Amino acid sequence: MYVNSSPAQFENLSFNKDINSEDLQLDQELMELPALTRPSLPASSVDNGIHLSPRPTSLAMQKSEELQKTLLGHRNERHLVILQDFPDPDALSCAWAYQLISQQYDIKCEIVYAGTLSHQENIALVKLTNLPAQRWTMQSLKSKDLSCYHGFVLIDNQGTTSQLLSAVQSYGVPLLVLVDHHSIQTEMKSEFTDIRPHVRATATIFTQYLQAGLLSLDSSINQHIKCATALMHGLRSDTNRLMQAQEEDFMAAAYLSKFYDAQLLNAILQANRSKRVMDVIERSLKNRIVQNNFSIAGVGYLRYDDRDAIPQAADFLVTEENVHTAVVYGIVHDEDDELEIVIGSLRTTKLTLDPDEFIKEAFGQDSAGRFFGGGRTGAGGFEIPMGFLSGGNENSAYAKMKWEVFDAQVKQKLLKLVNPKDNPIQS
Ligand SMILES: [Mn+2]
Repeated sequence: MYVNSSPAQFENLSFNKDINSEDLQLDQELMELPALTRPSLPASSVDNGIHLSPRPTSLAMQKSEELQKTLLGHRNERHLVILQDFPDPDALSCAWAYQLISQQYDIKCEIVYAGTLSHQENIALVKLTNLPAQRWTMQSLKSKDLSCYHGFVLIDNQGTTSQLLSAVQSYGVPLLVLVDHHSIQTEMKSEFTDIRPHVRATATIFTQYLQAGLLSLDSSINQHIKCATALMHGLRSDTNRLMQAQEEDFMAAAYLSKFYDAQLLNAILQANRSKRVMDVIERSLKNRIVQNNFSIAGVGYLRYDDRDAIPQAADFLVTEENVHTAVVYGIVHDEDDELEIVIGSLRTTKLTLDPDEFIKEAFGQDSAGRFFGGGRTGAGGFEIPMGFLSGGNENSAYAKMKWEVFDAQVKQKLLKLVNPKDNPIQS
């Protein structure tokens, strides 16, 4: 099936046993390349003649080189970097790294998202580092002329989690660069594609680009320190504080450790939860049902700004004894746009459970053939637009009924997989 069938090229890249011949070949390739694609080894790492700097894999080198070629072909252009509606640290930091890389080719990048920064750590990240991401609401989009962009870029997503995608495509703006570590969500034609589902964070991929020489980090440049700190935060948050990190992710973290500001990262991580987020976590605890080591909780309605309370509640529920997987969902409503979406998050510690496969199988596709969600190692999410049923919640009987229907349907779909014997079709 499509879910686990990452293209063969990705399966082949586990570390090659035959390191020597691979390295030799790589060195030869490097000789023929312009200086920029040589790995930039900081002076400190060659002090004793020992190369302490971890070297990117040959795939990473090849992709860096390809990306450089793409950027060279688009000098002096204007690009739009589109993040998921509720961007996370991995997405935000990588978009910033992309902006810094492409500046060297006189490419002007704007980093945009349609939703909101919801998680307290993300707000702190953006404020404390002055991370250059802008919110473009669907309403503000109406007054924008997108034809001034020569291309758009998707980072840490494949367009399925952004409301901006269709607007940008309707202006005929082409997809130039796609870098992600989620399993393939939809077929997207892009000039440059680097999708590596086995890598735990997109920040690992971008750090490898930096190591390959696409941008030499300089400790005397404040922006570089902050971007390295953001990447470290992205890498940590997508690997459960490095606990799910693998060799490549640790290598990337080791490289970033030479540039990042530990105090700044600490300040970001100290951001407190709001009372409303605490209340959602409380609701998830009260409402949870546990079956076959799955903990499932519907939390009712929540504001758009509190959307990231859902993954935080899932993070918490999965810590319960005898629970390996938690799913938390609720109806998120955006008062400005009269928009309602069922949003859910899955967290699992079960190695054999593929969140991407699980969510795609549980919720299926919409009428246009797009999946309602997907995932990566250990985590997944879904978004189901409520369309015609949105709004009208001033009628509390209607609001209550609507929640009960969605709650029951989400539970039925999940329990079919959690408890296969409850499935009438199979019995
Ligand atoms: Mn990510």
